[in-house]
Amino acid sequence: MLTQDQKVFFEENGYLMVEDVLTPEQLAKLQDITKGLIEASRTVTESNERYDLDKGHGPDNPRLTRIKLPHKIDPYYWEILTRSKVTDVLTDLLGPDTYLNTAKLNTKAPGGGAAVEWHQDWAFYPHTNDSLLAFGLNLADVDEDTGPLMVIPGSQLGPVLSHHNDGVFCGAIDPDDPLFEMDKAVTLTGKAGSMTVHHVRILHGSAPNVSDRARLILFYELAAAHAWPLLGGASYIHALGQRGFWEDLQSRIVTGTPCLTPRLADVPVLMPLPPAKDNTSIFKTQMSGGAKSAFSVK
Ligand SMILES: O=C(O)CCC(=O)C(=O)O
Repeated sequence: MLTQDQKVFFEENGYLMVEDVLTPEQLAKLQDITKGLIEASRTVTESNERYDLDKGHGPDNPRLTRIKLPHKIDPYYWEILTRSKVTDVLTDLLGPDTYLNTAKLNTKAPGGGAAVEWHQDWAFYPHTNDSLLAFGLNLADVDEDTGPLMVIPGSQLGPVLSHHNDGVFCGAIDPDDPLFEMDKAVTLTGKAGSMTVHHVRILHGSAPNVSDRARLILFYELAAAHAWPLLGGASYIHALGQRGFWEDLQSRIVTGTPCLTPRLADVPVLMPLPPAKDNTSIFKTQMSGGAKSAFSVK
């Protein structure tokens, strides 16, 4: 699916935009399912294991920051990951054996939908090597006003910046960190049906949604099978016991087979500890950890 030029671009820059990765039928079906889930959130009054609610959410105005683990709610989200052009992009970039760490649908509600402060996914979940990436499938057109993803090209080859505030992991860098070069940011806008790819170590973030449209991006966070988690989100596996862990891992294999010989690379690691008071999502981690905002009006 990807050309050699696209693969080299990803290696050098740490991100990629892939156009028309979904057929019109696939896109329409994903949009329909997603709309149904947002509608169903009207009766929800508190964030729970399925929905992360945004300020102002209510029965007349469903406002979500996120639908959590959508592939566990509707199998079509899993089908798209495992049997579509998305799958081809995955194996082009990570090789034949891959697994899913997590998935989420960041819904950024119209008129203010929350910013995601600048961070590196790697800071949340270091692994034995950094063959990990995230896909962002645009389920609606993403333009400058909807709070598109922004990345700092090449930063995946640099250091892991501190994501701590007052000694707590706050899930965001300090925008005044001298190593943060905001002026190099690239904005990833794209049509519905296109997809962003970002490397696990690239610095990225996104501004609030100031448009009157929802920004719907379906994120899949993926790893090569030889990259094993040290800590962070995926380390819930350590609580499962060996049998539970094995079953869980197999349920998350996207392509190929599990790999029992992790590749150990010389990668910079800073453990995401101690956790913020509420670490149930990136939004909650950044808020309760007191992350400084790069997007607040000064
Ligand atoms: O929704 C976004 O703009 C970015 C999401 C993200 O980086 C994350 O959830 O880790």
